[in-house]
Order: sequence, then C-alpha cells, then structure tokens
Amino acid sequence: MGYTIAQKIIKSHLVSGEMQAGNEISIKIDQTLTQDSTGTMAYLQFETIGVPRVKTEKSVAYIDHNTIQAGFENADDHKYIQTVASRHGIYFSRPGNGICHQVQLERFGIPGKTLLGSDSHTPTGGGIGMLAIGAGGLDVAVCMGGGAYYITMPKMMKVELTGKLNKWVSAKDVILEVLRQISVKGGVGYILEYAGEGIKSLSVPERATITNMGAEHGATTSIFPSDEITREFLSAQGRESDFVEILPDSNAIYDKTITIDLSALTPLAAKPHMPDLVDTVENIGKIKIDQVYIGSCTNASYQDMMKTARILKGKTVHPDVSLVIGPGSKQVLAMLAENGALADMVEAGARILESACGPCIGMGQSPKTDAVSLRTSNRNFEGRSGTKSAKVYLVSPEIAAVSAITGVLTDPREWKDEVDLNIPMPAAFLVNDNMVVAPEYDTEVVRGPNIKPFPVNTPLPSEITAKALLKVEDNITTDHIMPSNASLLPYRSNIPYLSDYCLAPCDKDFPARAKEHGGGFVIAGENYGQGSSREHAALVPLYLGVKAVIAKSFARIHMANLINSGILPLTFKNPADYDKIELLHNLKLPNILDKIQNGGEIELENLTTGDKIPLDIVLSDRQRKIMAAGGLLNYTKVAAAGDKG
Ligand code: MIC
Ligand code: SF4
Repeated sequence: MGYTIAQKIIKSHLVSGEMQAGNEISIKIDQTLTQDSTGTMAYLQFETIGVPRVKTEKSVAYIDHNTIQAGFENADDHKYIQTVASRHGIYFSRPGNGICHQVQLERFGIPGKTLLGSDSHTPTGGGIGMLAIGAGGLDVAVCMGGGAYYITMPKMMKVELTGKLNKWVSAKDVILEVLRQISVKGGVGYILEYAGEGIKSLSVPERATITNMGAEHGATTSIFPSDEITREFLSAQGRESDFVEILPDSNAIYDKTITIDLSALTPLAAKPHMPDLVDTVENIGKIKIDQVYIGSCTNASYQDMMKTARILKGKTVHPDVSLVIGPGSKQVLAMLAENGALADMVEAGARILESACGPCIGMGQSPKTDAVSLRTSNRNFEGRSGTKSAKVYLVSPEIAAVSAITGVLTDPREWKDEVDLNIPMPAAFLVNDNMVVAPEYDTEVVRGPNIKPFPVNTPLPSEITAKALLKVEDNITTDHIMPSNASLLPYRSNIPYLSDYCLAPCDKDFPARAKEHGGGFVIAGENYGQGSSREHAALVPLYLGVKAVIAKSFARIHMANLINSGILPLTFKNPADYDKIELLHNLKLPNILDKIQNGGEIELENLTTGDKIPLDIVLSDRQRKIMAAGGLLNYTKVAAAGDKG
C-alpha cells in the first residue's frame, strides 16, 4: 500500500498504536515551540514533570504575543520564560525577533520532522513538509521531557490544486476557498495534504499561509510535499543541508479529495464573525472601512510585505483609515529596511509595528466602536480585536493594501495601477540569528509576582450531581471560553484572576454562578472549543469547578486539553437531547467512575425534568486512566509511582 506524505512522517515517528484512522497512536516529537501566552503555563508544568533537560532535537521558546508592556506582568513572564528555557536546554527567541510560526519556518523547521507547538497555528510548518501540530502546553511539556505525543490517527484529505493563480489573487484566497467548501469544522479528524499541478507555482511562504489557516477548519494539520520549491527556500535561508524530498507515493490512498482550480479563484473575504463565512469581495461590495491590519503569522512574509509596499508606493492611506503593518519577523523587517520598501510604507502613512502578533490577538490597535476592520490574519471571532462591536473581514494583503488607499473594501482587480506583484524568492534571505539565545543550563529561574500556581484536579468521584451552569450554541471558540486581549493576556500565568472573565462573552454572570454553585456542567452545541490551543480554556473552568462539558461535538485541541485537565468531554448520543437541558437544571452522572474505567453506556439523569439522556465519550484506554486519575499530571504521578513499585 502506498503512503501519503503525512503517513510517511507518522510511520517514521511511530512509538505506539496502529496507523489506522480512528486508532490512538503516539509519535516521537523532534522539535517543540512555545510562545509567551501559553508558554508560562507549559514551563510551569514542565518544571513539575522534573526532567532537567529537554530531550527533543530542538525546542524554542518565543516571545511574540504579550509584547505591550503596560505594567510589569508581561516583562515578568518574559524573564521567567527566558530563564526557565536557558536552564532546561531550550533556545530563546527574544521579543522583536518575530512571530513564532514565521521564525520557525524560516530558521528551524525541517522537512520530514515532527513539530509540536503550544499554539494552534503550528501547522504553518506544513508549508515546508513538516508534520507540525498544535497542542496544549501540557502536551508540549510532556514531549519536551521525552514523552511521546498521543493523537487519534487522522484520515487523509487530498486538496488537489489545478491551474495557476491570476494577478491579485493569492494564497489567502486559496485557504479561504477551502474554508468556504469545508467550513470551520470540516477538517476535524483529517490531515489535509496539498497536491496537484497548482502547488508548483506556490512558494513556501504561500504554502505556509495555506497550512497556517488550516487551524481554522479544525484539521489535525495540513501539509505540502517537500520538493524543489522547498529546496529553493531552504537554500535561500542558508539551510539547504536541511532539505530532504518528501512526496506522496503514487498509489497513496486518501479518504476524501477536494479540488480547487486556482485559475478560477477571485478575491475572497471571510465576513464577521467566522473564518468560513466566505464570499467574493465583488459580492460583498464596497463597504466603508476604518482600519486595515497587514500582518500576523498568516500573511507577513517577505513576499506579502513587498506586494504591500509596491501597492502603497507613492500613495497615501485614505484619511478615514488607520493602516497598521506588522512584518512577521526581524528578517523580513530588516530586508524591507534595507531595500527601501519600509520607506514606501511609512511614506504612504502606514503605522509600523514590531514583529509580533499585535492586533491579531487584540494586543493593541483595537479599532473604534462599530468599526469595519480588514485584516490579513486568520481569525475574526467577535471581540478578538479588543472591540466587541467591531466587524473584522479576513482578506489577502493585496485586498488590504488597495482598500487602505481607497477607503472601501475593494476588489483589487479594479485597481487601475500597473503594479508589478511578481516578487521572486530572494536568492539569499538576510540571515542573522543574533536574537536567538542559546541555553546556558546553570541559569537561575526568575519568578515575578505574576506567576501563580495552576490548578490540578482531584481523582474522578464515583458519581457527580451538579447544576447546568451555562448553555451555549454551536462553534463556541476558546476566545469565548477564555477571552484574550491586551488587558487579559498579561494574566496567563494567573488563573484565579482570569476566572472572573471565563465564558463571560457568552454570559457575563457565568463566573459568579459557577462560584456560587461550587462548579457544575457546561452544555454546548457542535464544535465546542474551536480556535486557539490555550489550555486556559480548560484550566480556568477547572478552577471554577466545571466537572464536565456536554456538547454535540468538540474541537480537537480543546478536547485534549479538557482530558488533560480531568474535565469530562461528553457528547450527546442523540443531538436533539441538547434541548432537554436548560440553565440550572440539576443533573446527575451515576456510576461515572465505573463507566469511565470499564466502559458501558453513560446515562445522564436530569433530576429537574426526570429525563434520562444517553451520552457518549470517546476515550482510549490511556485516556480512561487519565480521566479517572483527575488529569494528565495526576496520571503521570500515579503511573510513575506504579513503575517504582
Ligand atoms: C491565537 O491565535 O488565538 C493564539 C493567541 O495564538 C492562540 C494561543 C493562545 O491563546 O495563547 C492559539 O492560536 O493557540
Ligand atoms: Fe499570533 Fe495571531 Fe498567529 Fe495566534 S494567530 S500566533 S495571535 S499572529
């Protein structure tokens, strides 16, 4: 039988399990990355595991999210991460060096290797043929300590690209088209592999835009082959020796195939407030805009920035528009400064930001009330920009730059200017890794007052009786569960502080209600927990006493985080039973410990209505033990004690 690219990499890293879709497998992880907003928690957990030095080939700790230092908190977290990284053998990418995914792609990613990152956009690395997966911090901590990474073996979806992109249409439109076709949950349970003639005209940064935003359709990851285009990119990064060719076998079997004709694509936009609400810019029409943001780990490569600079050259940003540009890495920013493109942006009136996540995660540049903001980033969830009433449209850099000048959402094909958008791959990127600090090992770890202990669950009781504390709809994101913006991000290592904001975008009274009742259940629709990898979306509910989330379905990373925290991710056997539970109904899970340990039908008793509701839980044998122990850290301790004797 032939193998797909992803299956080849999984096969060469398989530690346990059979590579059959749906089975639990575990794989060896070669590289890890963390960023600062999930990193503090990941390193606190790594410290409790007690392994002195990371056992991976390369682990890098980035500072890119919490870069507005409006108080001591962020800087305290940066220092903690820098010192804990140095002590345990982890490279440290200093603030200013760039967004983790972009820098990892440029400087460290290697085709055919595995990368686990405590950030959902880690699949960016699929652009150079890496198996790059996003996970919660605890999973990354375990892999830094030499443990394997456990996943459900995904199915394979082939995305066949035919034709060639026309001028003014770019990689962003390709991934928006994928989202239009398969929706924000269409990738769940799959790895998307890109193939076909069309991939030959896509450079590595363009491929990375596509794999990056694979996080938005819920896939385990997305991947391109490692081919001549990959070799060219690695060679321009001075890393040709890292190149290996990885192509799918000609008789590889895919569970599903979708086809996209690149020549037929037109400029697209995702409308507020979901990345799959995609329509053509032509259909949406010339809406007036207030802000344009060009940047983020999706669209801040050298090519993206050069196209932007060429469109802006000699023009002035529309008086009603604030244009902010954040180049993705120091490498990109330095190259723009050297070749004069930066001057063209500044001259046109762009506000230049440091190379970091910035507005993408509401870290500054929140737009005005009711604003329309065009962004080249990947998520347009309500409130994520920091302004609840703002409407964010996700677009390509071409659409963003042209619209910044016209002041309205503009189909760039109408732009009469003769701009040359053909940006060849530089023969050599500007390489200077002076902002990456190598570990020194004997470093003393510095912990500021913002670093608070994290909650650890207790073993699962034999039965649970508690109230339904909240009932929510489909597609609730981790931005709803644990909102993040410039005022909350500084508290990522302070769970008690964050608890007052948990699920507040859905119901502002939820935290108080959870505290009043000493915890309880959350009832949810489809795809609960989509979006970010933040473990805080499980740890904070754990702190508030949430025992189980009962949903129609879950997003992959969030479900793993719930299990790691010892919170039951239960699903309705009959989705219609969702209607049989209302707020503050009294619910009972009899014999739940036995059901988790030994299997068997789980029945929820609604003590308020008398209804009996059958539930499901999909757990491997290992996950059953984790749940019974009250989470992964407890399980690891129990397992270690068992080993000793
Ligand atoms: C995001 O884009 O939502 C983030 C912020 O990068 C998150 C990580 C986090 O919440 O810290 C992600 O994508 O995992
Ligand atoms: Fe940073 Fe935004 Fe990328 Fe998340 S999606 S890593 S916040 S740039």
